[in-house]
Amino acid sequence: MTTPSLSSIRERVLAGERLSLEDGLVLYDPATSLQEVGVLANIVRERVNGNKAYYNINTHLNPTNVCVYRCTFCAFRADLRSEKGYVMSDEQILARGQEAVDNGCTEMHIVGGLHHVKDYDWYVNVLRILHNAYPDLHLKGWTGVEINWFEFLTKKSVRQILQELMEAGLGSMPGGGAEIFHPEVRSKICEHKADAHNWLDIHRTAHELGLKTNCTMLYGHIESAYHRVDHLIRLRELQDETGGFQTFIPLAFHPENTGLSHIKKSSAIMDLRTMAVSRLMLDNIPHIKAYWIMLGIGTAQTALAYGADDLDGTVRHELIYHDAGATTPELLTVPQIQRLIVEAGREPVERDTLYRRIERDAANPAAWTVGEQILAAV
Ligand code: V47
Repeated sequence: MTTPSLSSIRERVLAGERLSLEDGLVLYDPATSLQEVGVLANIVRERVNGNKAYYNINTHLNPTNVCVYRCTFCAFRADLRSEKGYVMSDEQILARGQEAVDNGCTEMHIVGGLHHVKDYDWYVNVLRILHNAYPDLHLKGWTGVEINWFEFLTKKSVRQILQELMEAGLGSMPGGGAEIFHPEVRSKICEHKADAHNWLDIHRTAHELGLKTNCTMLYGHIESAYHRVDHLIRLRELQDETGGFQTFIPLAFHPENTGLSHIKKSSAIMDLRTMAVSRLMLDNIPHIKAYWIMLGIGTAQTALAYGADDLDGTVRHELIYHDAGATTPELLTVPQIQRLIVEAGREPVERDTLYRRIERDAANPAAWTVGEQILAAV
């Protein structure tokens, strides 16, 4: 197979045609101008989402950091008996719900460790108590890795587990735990946890049940461009089947306090290229998120011209990246996030987790109502 030229890739992007693995490798080649890749990604970004850039008002909850797994890239986890380990009480969890509601959050993003001793009901209870107390707060919770752990704990089917979690209040699933699907990499960075087949199958079942999910890729560690493009294509294939992914989030590896601390943090060039390649390869996923906590504010803002259309949220209580050395602030205010978007020449739109427009009353900004569904042209 001959290597495709950038001009042939450009023609196919302009014609709305699908790109191949070989195309993805050309786009990732440092010899291919980042600016040109960015221009192409921006064309697709504007075709799909116009000039809008989305954000939400959200908070994170990590009910425990105690985890049976020892993924080499993770700085957040703790051993069962380590001083760093914690488990939140129901009262602490509910206080976080109250704080979220008082601050006008529409979403709580819930993930954590796979605790050695806590049973499945404990995880279901986290959702149930929050949902009963704060029914309007959308609970985006538990990654495919946690669902796989619940399968192991309960011997129930994925379908049954997801149905039970939905009954308890689960509104959607975040995209974590995907890392890099290819076994050459996965076996080295997280050998015990859900493999590519398990992760994808759990998201397939979620989509069949009507649950929207996100998807991610952890890059900038031991993987090659081939592994990254292979990962994107596997996500694209599942999306062809189900259409259930809302947003893709490329996650740059942060090395501090991890088992891979000898690796240098990825550069802004790599971050922008990955954003752009993701937009170009994932022609069927509506949104590409520049997660400012992980990218840094400057790169996230710039990414709005390199394929991204979403900055995630105002965020509070983020631990996974801050434990791994992220120097971004703990939260952004709404005026700050809106200013970043306006400065980038985009129109800020507040959305909820399911990409419906959020309307707020200026006199009482903690109160909100749900407006129309946002449609992306994929
Ligand atoms: O699965 C863990 C990654 C993920 C590190 O769905 C690390 O809207 C870099 O998935 N350096 C969790 N990355 C975060 C996540 C996420 C974030 C924001 C929005 C959404 C969404 C999902 O973070 C993990 C792993 O891939 N991660 N440790 C680290 N040291």
